[in-house]
Amino acid sequence: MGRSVEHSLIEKIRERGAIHMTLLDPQKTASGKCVEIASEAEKAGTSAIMVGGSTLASNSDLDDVIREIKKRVGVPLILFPNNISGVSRYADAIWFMSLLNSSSTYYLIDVQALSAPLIKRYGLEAIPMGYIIVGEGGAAGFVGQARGIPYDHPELALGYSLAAETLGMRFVYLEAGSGAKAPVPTKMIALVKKHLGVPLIVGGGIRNGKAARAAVEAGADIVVTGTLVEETSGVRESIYEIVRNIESRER
Ligand code: 1GP
Repeated sequence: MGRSVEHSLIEKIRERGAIHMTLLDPQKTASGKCVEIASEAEKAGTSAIMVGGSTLASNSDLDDVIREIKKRVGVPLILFPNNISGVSRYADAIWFMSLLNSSSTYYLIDVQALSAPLIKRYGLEAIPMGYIIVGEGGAAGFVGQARGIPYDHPELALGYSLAAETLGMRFVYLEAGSGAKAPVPTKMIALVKKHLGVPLIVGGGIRNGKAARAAVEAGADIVVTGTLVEETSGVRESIYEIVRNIESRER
């Protein structure tokens, strides 16, 4: 298992200051539309396509949509699994993630133990990531049985983030949940970034360039948006507005 996707992400962050990733949920968006969105997002400068969703259930549907996206898109396609069914051999890499503030051992380590042998067999590049839910966390918070970090307690997010890094995870994701009313607070991002030695991903509730820029100015290295492309008719313009706001920012 190489680390080529991971290295390309690190390199892009170094070059551009911060990068954007587009999240597609094949449960919410039809396959043809996913392909179209991925292609438009790539043209707008997104750095990777993430595929996943909290309620995704069919593995063969996932395989199909990933193969279709791969035919049209050159940026890395990274799985963002909610469960064993979120693994596909056709992706370029998988976020090998643990929901660190889940109250269930299933999302902490059991589902990883069930899927790791398959990931190894497929030769999928696994990128270890600590996943931390902030606030209610939407469907991810509910399904993952998370004890969400309160928005006004950034020091708790810092503790979990540093635990992830100390355990050897190479990315940390602060997740407000898809469609969150308010994104992860900038104070929380700033405190975590100040002490964290690995790249910081932030997502949930970011719908425009201004919010994306605020996250990056606070310290996010990667900004993820999902709902935005599900709702807009102009995917390329919407993603471009975000990309242009976050790249080459003074930090
Ligand atoms: C959810 O962080 C991602 O896992 C993206 O959230 O859908 O709110 O952009 P949005």
